[in-house]
Amino acid sequence: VKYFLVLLFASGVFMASAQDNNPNLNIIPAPVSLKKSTGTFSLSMETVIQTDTPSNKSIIFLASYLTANWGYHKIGAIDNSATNNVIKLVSAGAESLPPGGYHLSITPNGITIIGKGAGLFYGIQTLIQLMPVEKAAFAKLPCVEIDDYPRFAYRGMHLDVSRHFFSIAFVKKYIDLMASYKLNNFHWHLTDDQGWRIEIKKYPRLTEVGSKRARTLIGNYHDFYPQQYDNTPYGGYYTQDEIKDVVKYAADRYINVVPEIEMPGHSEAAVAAYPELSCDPKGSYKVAESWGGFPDIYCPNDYTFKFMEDVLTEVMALFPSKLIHIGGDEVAKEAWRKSAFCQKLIKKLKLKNEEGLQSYFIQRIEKFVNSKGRSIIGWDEILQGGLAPNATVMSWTGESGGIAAAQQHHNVIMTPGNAGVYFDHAQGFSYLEPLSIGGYAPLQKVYNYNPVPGALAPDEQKYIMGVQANLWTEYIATEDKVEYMVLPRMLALAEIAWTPVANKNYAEFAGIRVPAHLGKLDAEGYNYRVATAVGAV
Ligand code: TNX
Repeated sequence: VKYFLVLLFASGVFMASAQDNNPNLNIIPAPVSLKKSTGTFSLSMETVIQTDTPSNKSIIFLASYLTANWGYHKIGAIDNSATNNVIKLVSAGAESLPPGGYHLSITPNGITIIGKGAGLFYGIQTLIQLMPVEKAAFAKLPCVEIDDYPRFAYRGMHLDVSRHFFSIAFVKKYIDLMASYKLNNFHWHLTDDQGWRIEIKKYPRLTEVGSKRARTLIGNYHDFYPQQYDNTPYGGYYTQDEIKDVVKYAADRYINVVPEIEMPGHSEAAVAAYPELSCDPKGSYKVAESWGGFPDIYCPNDYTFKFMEDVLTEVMALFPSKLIHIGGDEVAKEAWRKSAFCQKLIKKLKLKNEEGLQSYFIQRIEKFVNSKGRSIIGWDEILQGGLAPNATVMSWTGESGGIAAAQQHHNVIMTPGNAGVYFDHAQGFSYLEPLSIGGYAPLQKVYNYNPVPGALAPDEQKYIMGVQANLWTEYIATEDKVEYMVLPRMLALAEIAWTPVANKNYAEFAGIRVPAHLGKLDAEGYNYRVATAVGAV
């Protein structure tokens, strides 16, 4: 059925009408410039890699890929006398390319990629995409000249592992997917009301208590399905060794891992582990078992700030990321309103209200993070009560937070919940789709999103560092369903993050390239959504 639907999709309404029936050679994201020429290059087991940077991780990546698919591949030095059947990977000369840029040339005699660092890696990803899914002994690659570089420096994909927990093996599979589509920031949402998922040595109860809850059978809190509990213990967390392993795995693929430690809200799991973190330490707390917002937030007291500094110190030792995500969204401020301590603090610090207190909280954390040479990033509610001086804003409640932050000359990552980049929303008519959170984000809507708002003046637009899609997992309990929700939409995300607007073409993307990639994704064992005939979205 899958294959039938793919065919239906490929041959149907989306067929591009251009004379060139495959102008981008199935490359996703579409490159900046691609010129086809005649002839093919035959890849075989005898094809040799020649390079001026032999121990480079990109070269090892390509060599292992070729070895796995076509048998052993030799790596040697550049040898200008041996010009036949070679793949030359050259860093010399790459200085003049834009960041992340590469040049790829395929002729009947050989392949050359010029690129440095991430650029060389992206050239290799493009080359791999040009290789056929069928691993025949003599794969034929089309002759072509490609010049390419990314539109945005930050190309992000998020994964919520609090609402549901996913294994290290699966996280790596997710990272593999990001790497092949040239995404470069993995936003790992590690803590929330429903589970604390990162081992912190100084506070063992965070995982002993905070990583466990009674299992929620999936229901829909703003729909007619009730949430149900069967009281089976549910949980999981990553040890620091596992985290180090993931960070290295990602770095080998030029992916930075942005850890998120939520504060001062979305903190029920931490408060359940250490009630001293709340404004009412005598209260009884438990890890949240249902979806939605929770009232028991961190109290801006000495215990909390010491805790936060200790936690962030361990986090920064594990994650080399310049950006450290401190959350900041949906802070229910009732507990602060009721707390005599908070009300006194508001007066003492001459703050206006609880929003001012939230800003004070975030700014104090920012000072600490900055003192370690890192920067904070937070959801757009960190604008409330005044932005911390060096904060990057992740705009999710629409674009307005991002616009306001850019106008204040703060860096911005766009991920507006209403623009298609919330991959927890349905990809088609919700009654035909597996249960998801409210919202409609079909492939075309994702594809058409432009992260640079027209409302910004040209000198403000440069603060838009990039774009991200988010996957919240309240209704996503299995790895299969994670893949279903992100595929094929992650391919559209890649194109909005990388490809110049002028090169985008939805009919060609959805009608030609996506179907070709679904075949590759099948071969690699990914589950994805196929457009249904009914409704054809
Ligand atoms: C809002 S997006 C949240 C998440 C939920 C999501 C569901 C954001 C910063 N906060 O905690 O999972 O809605 O779509």
